[in-house]
Amino acid sequence: MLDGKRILVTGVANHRSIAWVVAKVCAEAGAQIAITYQNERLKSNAEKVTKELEDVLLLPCDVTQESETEALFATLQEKWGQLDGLVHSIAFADREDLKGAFHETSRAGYSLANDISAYSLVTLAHHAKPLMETNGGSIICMSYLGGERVVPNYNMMGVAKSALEMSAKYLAADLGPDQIRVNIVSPGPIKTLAAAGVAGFGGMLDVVAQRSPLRRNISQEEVGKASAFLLSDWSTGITGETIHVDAGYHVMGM
Ligand code: 1JT
Repeated sequence: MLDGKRILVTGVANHRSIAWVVAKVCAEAGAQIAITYQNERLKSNAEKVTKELEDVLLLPCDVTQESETEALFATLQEKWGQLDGLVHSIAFADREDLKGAFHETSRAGYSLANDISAYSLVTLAHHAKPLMETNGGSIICMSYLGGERVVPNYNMMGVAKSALEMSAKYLAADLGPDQIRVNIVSPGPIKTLAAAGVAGFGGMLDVVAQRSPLRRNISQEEVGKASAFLLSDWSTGITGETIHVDAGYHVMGM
């Protein structure tokens, strides 16, 4: 499905990361993978997680530093000369901005979550464009229902995911003439490092299992397979789209 494709994956923190499973599914489907890590402290983690992949490129990139994004794409230009896929799977908000009253969100917390979780897609897409425009390409990002509708406690991340989703759609319109597609994957709740420590997360999994059309939760692998589809030539007619990998939960009104 992805034979010969060169795909850059951001957001691998550990073996449970959605980004890691997307990378693994893409590698199994024939893609060559590059993975970014945020800083030296997380480098060994990335090495450990990705050691089962042969021929993986491991590159540093803290998306809040423009110079690092520039260096990342300079390296990809040199090593690959071309890029077919980009996976954005990065988010951050302060813990206190993921609970309680949204109106208490600080200016700094609002700005930080939007910078890391939403603006990073814009700058990554901007730098990926020159590497994608000869052959076209596919960019995907990870969102959550809380970016479309109010989900209690998702708070600041919901606003940042909303900015991320709309950024993806404006990018889809911008980059479409170069046959670069931009789509959104919106998974249901999954136990990852991001979810760890979120009070009441287990309860969210139970609600989805009880009320979603498929009456169950979803796995990282299912997100990986939907992502591989969007990164592949099986989806060349699709851009600006949101695919919910959520056991159908988003269709329910009550
Ligand atoms: C971040 C965190 C992004 C947790 C995230 C996230 N996207 C989904 N989750 C899990 C989650 C969290 C809450 C929630 C629903 C899902 C942690 C900090 C980094 C960014 O509330 C309904 C709070």
